[in-house]
Parts: sequence; C-alpha cells; structure tokens
Amino acid sequence: MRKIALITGATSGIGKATSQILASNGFDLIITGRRADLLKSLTEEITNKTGAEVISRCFDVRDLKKVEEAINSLTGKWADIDLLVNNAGLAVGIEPVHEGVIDDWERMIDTNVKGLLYVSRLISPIMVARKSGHIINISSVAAHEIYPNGAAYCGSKHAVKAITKAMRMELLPFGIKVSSVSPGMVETEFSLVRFKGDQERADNVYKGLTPLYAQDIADSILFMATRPPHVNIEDLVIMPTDQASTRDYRRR
Ligand code: NDP
Ligand code: 8X3
Repeated sequence: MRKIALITGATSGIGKATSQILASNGFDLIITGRRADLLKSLTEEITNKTGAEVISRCFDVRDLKKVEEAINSLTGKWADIDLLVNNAGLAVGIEPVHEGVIDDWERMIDTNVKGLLYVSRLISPIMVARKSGHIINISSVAAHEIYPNGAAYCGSKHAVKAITKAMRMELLPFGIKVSSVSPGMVETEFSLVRFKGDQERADNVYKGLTPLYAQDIADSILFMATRPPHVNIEDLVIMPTDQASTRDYRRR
C-alpha cells in the first residue's frame, strides 16, 4: 500500500526534489507552499511522471489559522499521514545583530521555528493516535555551527535541532521516528531569498565550487524514510566536498 507524505515548502529546492523522489518511491503526496501556481504545475508534473496521487494545500506556515484550516481539511486517506517533511524555511539578510533588520528576524523565526511547530502540532496527533509515523525536519549545518552575520538564522536552526530532539523523546512512547537533515550549501532559491532577489549576489555564493544540489538532499531523505521500522537516523550532516565548515570553502 502506498504511504502518505506531507511536504512543506514543496514549490522549490529541497522540498520540490523530495516530493519528486518520494512520489517515485511509493508515496502519495500532499504538497504545500505559498505559491499556488507552482503547486499546481508540480502536482501535474509529478502525477504525469510517476502515477502517484498528489494533492496540494496552499498556505503560509506562519499563519496558524491557515495551517489549521489546511490540515483539518484533509479527509479519508489523506488525513492518515505517514511522513511529515518539515522543510519550509529561509534565511533573510546577512547583517550583524547591531545592524539587523527586525523584519528579517521575524520572517526567519516565524517560518523556521514557529511554522515548523505549528505544522508539527497539527500533524503529530494523527501519528500519536495510530502509533506510527515519521517526522523529518530540515535543519542545517547552521544548527551545528555558528557564523558571524547569521545570528538569527543560526539561532532558528539551533532551535530546530532542540525541537527535533525534544520531539523524539516525547514521541518515543508512540513508536514515532523523529529525524533531521542538516545540509551545508545547497544550490536552490535559498541565496536569492537571503539576498532579497539580488541574483548576482546569490550566484556568487556558488561561484568556483560545486555545491550540493536539492537532489542530493532528497536522496538522503528517501533513504531515511525507507529504513526498516526499528531504525531511526537521528540526524544527517551533509556537506559539499568543497565545504568543510560554514566558513571554509575550496573555490577554484
Ligand atoms: P528554497 O528557497 O528553494 O525553498 C524554500 C521553500 O520553503 C519554498 O518552497 C518556499 O515556498 C517555502 N517557504 C518559505 N517560506 C514559507 C512560508 N512562510 N510558508 C510556507 N512555505 C514557505 O530553499 P531550500 O530548498 O534551500 O530550503 C529548504 C530548507 O532547507 C529550508 O528550511 C532551509 O533553511 C534549509 N537549508 C537550506 C540550505 C541551502 O543551502 N539551500 C542548507 C541547509 C538548510 P513558497 O515560497 O511557495 O512558500
Ligand atoms: C544554510 C547553510 O551555511 O548558509 O542553512 O547557513 S548556511
């Protein structure tokens, strides 16, 4: 029987690649994000390519009411979610705290931390009731390291690490797996969002080195999601070969 996966932030990057690979490997999907046009085209693309059943829900993870409406609108088999991939997230701005833009901090903390909690709050009771399920949070190397001008983003991902660990303890009695993936540099829309649409600045991030691609992270998520029931991968830190830390790169 096919399993059901809900992926947040499926319209781009890691979430999109994860949706594609899960659909090709036995999952029917609930894909989510804020851009309705991209959700529609991805639904069509995955359905046509893989034959998986795909539905979408368009919402902002920062808006608790909308998250509630979206999750509570799921009925029948769609309400029985096996796998939640908490992927929606972003970095905005790259300033020291003393020059920080408050709205950037709000966006990062509200999305990466509170949004992840809202979605988890709505979906984990479904898993608790059926005593099975798997939650994979997309964390970051920024949950393991800290770099200057990244206080709010690193703080938000350190929070994801703490939330992941706490949820793993809380959900232990119910046999629910909780994992995280902690990538280094992945070439997606991430830098374009961080630099607020400045394409040249975003491109420079990946100049002279080979970054990870969304597909690399999606492969690992599929691996984690398909381990036998007695195996839970707690966290996977995945770096490009050309990156040794958040501050050490090999550029040629
Ligand atoms: P992208 O910008 O390509 O994708 C981000 C996704 O998140 C989009 O689908 C976007 O969809 C969604 N999203 C953002 N804000 C919201 C929101 N408020 N509500 C709902 N959806 C939202 O970046 P990545 O694929 O790289 O990022 C995915 C995750 O990976 C993030 O959590 C990021 O922190 C993490 N990560 C990324 C790394 C990288 O170098 N790229 C490295 C380590 C971790 P839409 O705009 O349609 O809402
Ligand atoms: C994204 C990786 O190094 O830009 O989470 O923080 S980094």
